[in-house]
Amino acid sequence: MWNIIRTFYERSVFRTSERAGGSLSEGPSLDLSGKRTTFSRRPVFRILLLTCTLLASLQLRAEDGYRLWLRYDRIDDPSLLAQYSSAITAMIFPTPSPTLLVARNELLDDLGSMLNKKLPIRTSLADNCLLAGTPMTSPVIAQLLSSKYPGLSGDGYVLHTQQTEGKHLIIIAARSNIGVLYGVFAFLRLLQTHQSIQDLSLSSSSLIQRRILDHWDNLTRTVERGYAGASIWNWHLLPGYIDQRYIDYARANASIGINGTVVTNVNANSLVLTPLYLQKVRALADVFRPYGIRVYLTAKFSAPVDIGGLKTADPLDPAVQKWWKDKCDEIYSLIPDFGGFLVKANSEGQPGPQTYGRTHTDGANMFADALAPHGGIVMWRAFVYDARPQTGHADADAHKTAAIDSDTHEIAAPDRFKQAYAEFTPFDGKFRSNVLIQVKNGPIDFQPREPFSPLFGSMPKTPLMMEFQLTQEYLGQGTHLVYEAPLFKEVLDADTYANGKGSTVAKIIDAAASGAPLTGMAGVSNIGNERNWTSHPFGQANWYAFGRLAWDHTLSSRQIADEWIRQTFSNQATVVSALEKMMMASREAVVNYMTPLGLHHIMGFSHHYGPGPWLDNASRADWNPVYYHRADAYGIGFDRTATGSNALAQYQPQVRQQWLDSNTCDEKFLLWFHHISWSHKMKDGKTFWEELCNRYQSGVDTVKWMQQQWQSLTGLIDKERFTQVSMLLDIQEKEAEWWRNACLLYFQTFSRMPIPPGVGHADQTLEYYKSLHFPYAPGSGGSL
Ligand code: GCW
Repeated sequence: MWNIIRTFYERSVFRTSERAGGSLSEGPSLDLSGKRTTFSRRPVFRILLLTCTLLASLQLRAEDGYRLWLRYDRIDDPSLLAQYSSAITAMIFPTPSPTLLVARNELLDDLGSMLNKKLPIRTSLADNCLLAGTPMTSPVIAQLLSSKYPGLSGDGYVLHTQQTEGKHLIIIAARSNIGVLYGVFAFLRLLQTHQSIQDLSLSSSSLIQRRILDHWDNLTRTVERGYAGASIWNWHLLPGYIDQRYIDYARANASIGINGTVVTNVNANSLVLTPLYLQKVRALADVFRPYGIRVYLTAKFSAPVDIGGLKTADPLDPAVQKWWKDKCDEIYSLIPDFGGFLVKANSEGQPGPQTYGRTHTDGANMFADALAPHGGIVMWRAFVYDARPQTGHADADAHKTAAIDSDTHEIAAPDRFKQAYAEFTPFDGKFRSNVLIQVKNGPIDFQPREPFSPLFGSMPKTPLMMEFQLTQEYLGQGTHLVYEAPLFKEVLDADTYANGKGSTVAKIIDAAASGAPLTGMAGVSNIGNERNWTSHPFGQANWYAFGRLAWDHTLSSRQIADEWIRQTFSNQATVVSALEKMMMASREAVVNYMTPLGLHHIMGFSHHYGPGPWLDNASRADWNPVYYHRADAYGIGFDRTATGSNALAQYQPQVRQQWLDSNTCDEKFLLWFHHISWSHKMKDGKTFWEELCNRYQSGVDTVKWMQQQWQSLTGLIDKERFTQVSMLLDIQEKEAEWWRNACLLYFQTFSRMPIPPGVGHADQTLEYYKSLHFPYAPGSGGSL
C-alpha cells in the first residue's frame, strides 16, 4: 500500500513538474515523511498530496493487533460520546508516586483519544470532575473508603459516583497506588465496552495474590512451546536498550491485574543468575515496577556448580546454602522487589534435590530460606515424572520407569498420572511458609481436556498454586482459534470435595477452603515478538482471560469474551454476538477433533504438532501415545480404576464415585479412566465407536461453522485481521480434518468397524498420515 502511494505520488510529481515545465520548489509544506519541504501550489497537486497523506495516515492506523485490547479509539456512538464527554470535563489526579504518574498519564491519554479532547487537570473540586487517588492523596477518597468501602483490600479498587459540595464526581479510588492503576484500567474498560458511567458504586479486589505470567523464553530468544516468534526479551541489547514493547507489555498486564512475570524458561539456564544478566533483568524490573509487576527468575538447581565453582548443588551442603543466600543478597541489591524463584526440579532432565538423594522439601526450603529475609517466594513445580526413588513416598510403584515390551507392545509401566501426588503428598505441611507448590491444572500435561489434578485438595497444609498454559502447545499451537477460558473455568469450578461439597479447585487455590497464607495462579505465556504479540489474533484472548480470571475467578467465560471482543474488535452487536459464539464453541471443538471422550496425549512426538496416535517407540513409554490410549481389539482407554492403575484412588470418594463406573462416568472423561469396548453402549444409545467417529466429525463441523460465522462479518472487521483470521481458520479446518482422518483410520485398525454415515472419509491412507514429518515445527526450542 505504502509503495503504491509513493509510486503514485512520485509519478504525479513527475507529471506535474513536467507539465509545469519547471521546479517544484515553490513553497514550504510537509512531505510524506513529515519533513519540511517545498511543493507546487497548484490545486490539483495539493488535493493529490492531501489524499496521499490521508491514505498514508489510514495505513499507519491499520489494525495490526499491536494495541491488543488497549485500543481506546474514539467512541463511535455519538450519543454515548456526548454523555461521556459531559460527565467527564476535568480531572484531579495527584501523582506523588511513579505508579500514580503512569496511572494518570494512561487515563489522560486514553480518555483524550476516546473522547477526542484533552482534559484539564485541576487541584480543586469541580462539577463533572474525575477524582482519582488514595486516602493519602485525597480527603474525599479517605472519607469514601472508610464510610462506604471499609472492606476494600490490598490492590482492590472502587469506581464510585457521588455529589460532593454540590459537584458531581466520578471517583477512582484505592488504598494502594497500584489499586488506583487497576481502577483506571477498569474505568477505561467501562468506556471501551460502552457501559454506563452514571451511577457507579462498584468495588473489586483480587482473589489471588500472585498473578503471574511464566515465560518459557530462553536466553537465545527461542521460546519453548512458543508460536509467536522470538522472545520479546532482547537480552543482547539489554540493559542499554529499552524496547517500547516492554512498557506496552507492562501496561497490558497491569490492565488485567497481572502482577508478576517469570522472564525465563523453567528448563533453566544458570547464566541468567550471573552479574551480566542480572543487570539486564534489573533493567526490565525497573520498567515494570511502576506497573506493579514484579520480576521472578527460574533457578537451575545446579547453578552453584554451573556458575559458582562448587563441586555439588546438594541442598543440605552448607556451602551450597551459602551460595544461594549470597546470590539472593546480590539479586535484591539490584532488584529490591524481586519476586523470587520458579523451580522445575527432577523433571524431564532438570537437576534437583533427588539428584543428591534429597527430597523436594530439602530443595524448596533451601531456596525459601535464602529468599525469606528479602520477602521473596519459591514456586516449586509439581510437574514431575522421572524422579528417582526416594524415602517417604506414598506409592513406590509410581516411580518405576515405564517400559514397553518390544515384542508384545504390552505396557508394563506405572501410571504417570499418579506421580505428582505420590511425590508431593507425603511432604504436606513440610514446606516453608514462603513456598507455593505450582500444580498444572491436570495430572498429565495441559491436554485439551483433563480431569483436575488430584493434588488439589490433597495437601491441606500447603499452599498450591495453579499453572495453566496459555500457549497452545496441545491446542492447535499458533494456528487454531481456541478460547481457553472455558477450559480454565472447568478446572477452577471442579469440586474436589476436600472439605465437603463445594470445595472447588478455585477455593483451594484462593485459600478460601484451605486458609493458605500465600496464593497464586500462573499462566504459561503465549507472547512473542510477532507484531500482534500472540501470532493468532485470538491468542490475545487467552492472555486476557487468564489475567481476568486470576483477578476474579468468578467471572464467566462468556463475560470475559464479551469484554475482550468489545475492546479488541468492536462494540457492534453483530460482531459481538458472532465472535462470542465462535469463541465459546471453540474449546469443545478442539477437544472433539483432537481428543474426544477422554483421549489424551496422542499428538506428534516432541514437537507435539498434529496427530500421532500410532507412535510407540519413544525412549520413555509414557512419551508414547499408545501408552495413553491403549487401543486393542477389545477397546480403548486407560483403566485407572482398581482393576487398572487405580489413579482414581487419589481423589476424594465423591469424585471417585463420579468417574468409577464406565456406565455412569461423565463421557467427556471416559477414556481417562476406563478401557471400554468398541461396542460399549453410550448414553445416547450409540456404540462407542459410532460416538467416537461422530465426535471427530462434530469437531470438524464446528470449525466449518466458525468459518461461516467469520465470513458473515465481512466488512465489519478491519481488513488486516479479517484476512489473517480467515487464512488461519482455513488451516484450522484442514488440520481438524487431518486429525479426524488420521485418528479414525488408525483406531479403525483395532475396532474393525465401519465409519458411520455422515462422518467424512479420509482422502489419504493411514500410511500417508504416518509418513508425515515436521522436523522444523515451531516451539521446540527447549530441552525436549
Ligand atoms: O508439556 C511439557 C512441555 C515441555 C515443558 C514441560 C514443563 C518447559 O512439552 O516443553 O518444558 O511440559 O511444563 O516443564
